[in-house]
Amino acid sequence: MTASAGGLTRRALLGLGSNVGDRWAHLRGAVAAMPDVVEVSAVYETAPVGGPDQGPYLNCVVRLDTALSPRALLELCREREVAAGRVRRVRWGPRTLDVDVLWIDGESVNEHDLTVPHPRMFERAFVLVPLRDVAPDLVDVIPGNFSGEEIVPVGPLAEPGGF
Ligand code: A4P
Ligand code: MG
Repeated sequence: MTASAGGLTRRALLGLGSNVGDRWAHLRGAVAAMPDVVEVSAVYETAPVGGPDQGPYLNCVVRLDTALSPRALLELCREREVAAGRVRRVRWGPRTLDVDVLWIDGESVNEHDLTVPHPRMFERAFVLVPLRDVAPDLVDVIPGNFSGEEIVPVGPLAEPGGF
């Protein structure tokens, strides 16, 4: 059963990143609180891309099979960021939790505060490598020239017995 009524259930992919505080706990807490989750990628430790000097990220991608609208999915992302105590100081700066709507099957959105597919997703190995785990059909190639990005698998998100 899905968490929303109305609309067709389709695949949605959310990208999560954390590089402040207990990074594992931020990712686990967010995924545990999400509706309609069907699959979670491995977790990767990744070198920061853009922004100020900052520590390495943990990144993963979550697949939902959901009837939630694009805007409801953005609200879900924001809710999870607030729950992780995120403070916005600088674009691309360090954060307890970033959750982005990457892709929704059959939908594209171009609004001032929501663009789907995510405009930078296909440029970034920290998105594409975990995305390939759960949606290989969307990832043809991982370009080899990612300006020194390092992407290291560090384990599954779930602990034995669940989140
Ligand atoms: N917004 C528009 N479209 C979307 C969407 N599809 N999903 C708007 C989520 N949000 C969307 O985001 C800024 C605004 O984007 C929001 O108000 C939302 O309405 P933000 O999360 O406040 O700020 P941000 O994340 O700093 O900016 P942005 O441009 O989303 O950053 P990116 O492109 O997501 O990059 N390096 C590593 N290794 N791992 C990372 O996870 N993340 C970033 C952030 C930079 N470097 C990184 C990582
Ligand atoms: Mg974001």
